[in-house]
Amino acid sequence: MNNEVNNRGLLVLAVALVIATSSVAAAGGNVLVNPGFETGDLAPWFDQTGLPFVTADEANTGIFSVAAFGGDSIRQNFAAVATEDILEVSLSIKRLGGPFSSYTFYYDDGSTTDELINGIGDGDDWLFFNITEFLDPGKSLDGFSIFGTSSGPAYLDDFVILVPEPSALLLGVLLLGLGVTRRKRRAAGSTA
Ligand SMILES: [Ca+2]
Repeated sequence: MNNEVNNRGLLVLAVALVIATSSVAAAGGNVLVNPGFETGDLAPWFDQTGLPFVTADEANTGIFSVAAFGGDSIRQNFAAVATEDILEVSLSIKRLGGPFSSYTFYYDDGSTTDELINGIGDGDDWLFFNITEFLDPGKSLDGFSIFGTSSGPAYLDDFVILVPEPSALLLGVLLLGLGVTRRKRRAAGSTA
């Protein structure tokens, strides 16, 4: 039994080292927190200009979205991630007449790129926009902001800045290892 636990412990250690030294060691998934405003609050987004507000009047998914007019912009900052590691940047917007939203990518070298979503005439319902191709190659993204539209408001929801997940198999083995470590610690504690 002890040998089995030790062997599993060594395996776990090896896997953990592989994960730690892998280029996808960082937590995967959406780098944005509260990407669909389902906390009912803006944070950790913040109002960069104007008074954008979280509302239950409209939602692409869930209950909430953020409502913003042309002078309102929301921004979220995060740990820098290389643009070549970003799988997708996307969002959904609803506005009568179609959205017309300026947005900005912020990079850790202090540079920015401003782009425009022009969905005017594309309808009055939720529209999905994939803006991944507008990232600057060779840079590291550490912030994103976007304006609403006047007349409006424009409703914005389901923001995604997607980075790769660690392999589900490796993650499973790592979690198994954490369980083994915890049992060993408990066993050690009980003999003390
Ligand atoms: Ca939502």
